[in-house]
Amino acid sequence: MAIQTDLNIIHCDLDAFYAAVEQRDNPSLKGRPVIVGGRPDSRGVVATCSYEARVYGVKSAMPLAEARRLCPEAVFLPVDMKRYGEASRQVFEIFSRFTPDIEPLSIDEAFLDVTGSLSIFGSAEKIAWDIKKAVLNEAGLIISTGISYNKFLAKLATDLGKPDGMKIIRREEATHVLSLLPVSRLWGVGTKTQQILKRMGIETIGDLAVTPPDILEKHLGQAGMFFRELAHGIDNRKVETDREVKSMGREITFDEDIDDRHQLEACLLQFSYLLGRRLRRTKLEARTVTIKVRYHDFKTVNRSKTLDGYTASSTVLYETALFLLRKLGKGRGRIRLIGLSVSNLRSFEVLEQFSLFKNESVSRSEELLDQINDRFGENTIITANLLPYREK
Ligand code: DCP
Ligand code: MG
Repeated sequence: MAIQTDLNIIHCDLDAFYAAVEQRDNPSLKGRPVIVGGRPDSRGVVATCSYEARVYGVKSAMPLAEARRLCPEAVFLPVDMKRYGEASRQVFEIFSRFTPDIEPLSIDEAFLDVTGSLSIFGSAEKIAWDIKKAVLNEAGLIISTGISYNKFLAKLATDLGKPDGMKIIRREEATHVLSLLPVSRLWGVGTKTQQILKRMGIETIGDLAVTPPDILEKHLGQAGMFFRELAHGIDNRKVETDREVKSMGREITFDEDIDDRHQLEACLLQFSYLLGRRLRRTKLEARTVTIKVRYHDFKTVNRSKTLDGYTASSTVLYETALFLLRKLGKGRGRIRLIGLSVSNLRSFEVLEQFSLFKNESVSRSEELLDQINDRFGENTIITANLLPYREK
């Protein structure tokens, strides 16, 4: 039975992400103000803080010294991107079980268009609930979700429901929900626009909604029309999925410059696995493989190889990456950054429709590994698959 609903956009955003990972991994931090960003006597800024610290007025991007003044009893921790990156991948993998139409916005945030998934999974509400459950059970984190009929309202629903939210904004209630909120809640309205609007006597979204369009246009140009639409709950932007990307890549900057070949190869191995998996998950295949190397003196070089055919195989990516690394030779010595990317992409779904045969750019063993990893989580099983190529 077709489902009669226009609630098909889910926005997801983890709560106090970096701080939540820290509290998850060290239970003694639970319930305490935790500030991630570095030592309070350093010159850095707060990356994020737990909700316990927010009560004191601590916020992202605030100098750490100020955070300490506001909340001296907080636990200050350095940023540990490796663990946050892992958690992020785990959460995005959970999203991908419910729809391929995912638009990542940041490390902990994405839009999901679930139009095509409703007949399988029920409603957007059910999907949001299942996502929340899986993220808690499997990643040990709390994610807020917002559901609506467009991107602007789905994200607003998340923001209004945080923390641990699961708010829905239905079409019939949209203008009412919007009307009392300050204009700063509109997508793209920053401090400058707020000032202009204030001078016009417009403070709430409701004020803006009833302002004649020509007056808005006079003061704000085209943007004025866009804000007016938002104020009426109209937002026609599509969820832009991975499928539309032109290239995808991964890179790492080392804490200290390195020249250990094995370490470089290990990075390429990891990247090949991740990129291959991302290609397969988004039903894309690539023809060009590029490695990027930045030396200690910041000189950066790229080396590319265009393959004879398209591939979505991590093994092929890794072989090619190693070939390119070897071609680079000793280069300029110690290396600061290494990256791997794939470009020249095409969708293999389209091809499958016209072919009696399954896609051949992925080996059967990789398909099986994907299935195992889907089932039991991202795992070391990659190494067993790809390691033989390391020795060549
Ligand atoms: N981040 C950062 N610097 C900023 C803002 C954010 O390093 N100025 C990092 C730390 C956050 C993560 O990005 O944990 C996600 O950003 P969010 O804006 O989603 O903030 P949080 O997830 O921490 O909190 P919440 O979403 O619950 O408000
Ligand atoms: Mg967040």
